[in-house]
Amino acid sequence: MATQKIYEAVLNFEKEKVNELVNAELESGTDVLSILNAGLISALDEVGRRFTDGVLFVPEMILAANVVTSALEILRPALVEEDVQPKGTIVIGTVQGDLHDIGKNLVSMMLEGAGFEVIDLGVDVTPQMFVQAVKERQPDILAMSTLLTTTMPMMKETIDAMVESKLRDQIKILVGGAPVTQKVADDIQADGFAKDAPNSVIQARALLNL
Ligand code: B1M
Repeated sequence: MATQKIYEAVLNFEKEKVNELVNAELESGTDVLSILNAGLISALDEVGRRFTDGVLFVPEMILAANVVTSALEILRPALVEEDVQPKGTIVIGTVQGDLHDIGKNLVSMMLEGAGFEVIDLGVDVTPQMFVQAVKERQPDILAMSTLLTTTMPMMKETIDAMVESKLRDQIKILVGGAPVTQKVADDIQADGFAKDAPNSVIQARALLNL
């Protein structure tokens, strides 16, 4: 299968080949989500497994991440439709101490595709940076991503900072990322949890009663 070729090319860190294969699949009408899930994301999951097993190391994780980031840009137009009516504003970022942004970027793209205005603060976003952005941009939703168990507490710290700044009641808070669960979201009193990017759209709509 063609998505298998994409998967293998990511694991071989072949950026140009992955881009060519992704373009070819888009042109031949392959569903964008199967390119994404079966080709790109499952390859990163395998990279993670090999990292855990000590078969590959951080430099290879960076290479694989760069390959996938490049391919995501090719998928962007298919994920972000034009001319969708504005649905609300979302400030999003990866929490302090965490540099992972592929999942967060995917979530941003799908939210944009669903008509939300997305203000992306990037990675390693401190609670104070989130507070500042909420004050300035007055979003409907604050969305936080994290991939590390060690940085999960920063979600709670950010929510606490919203309470201290008297901003908590003005926004809905949506959280997600590999180690995050519904229970974590409930424990830190977030308003919503999404397990993946398509689900973040469903949750964002539900939070705003759309
Ligand atoms: Co990192 N890393 N990494 N890494 N890395 C993981 C996360 C890890 C699971 C690998 C492993 O050990 N098997 C592990 C975390 C262990 C843990 O805490 N439980 C890990 C580690 C340990 C580390 C370092 C500490 C390694 C080191 O230096 N010794 C280090 C930390 C750096 C830091 O952040 N301070 C590190 C560094 C890196 C790179 C920089 C090399 C690179 C990231 C590059 C980048 O993002 N630009 C990297 C990568 C690529 C990975 C893996 C291999 C892939 C992550 C990824 O992009 N997945 C990862 C292993 C894995 O996940 N299988 C791993 C694809 C992406 C689409 O999925 O981000 O999960 P994900 O997003 C999903 C959902 O989680 C959800 O939607 C997306 C799918 O639709 N989602 C949300 C995400 N955010 C959401 C927000 C929402 C809703 C849903 O609402 C707001």
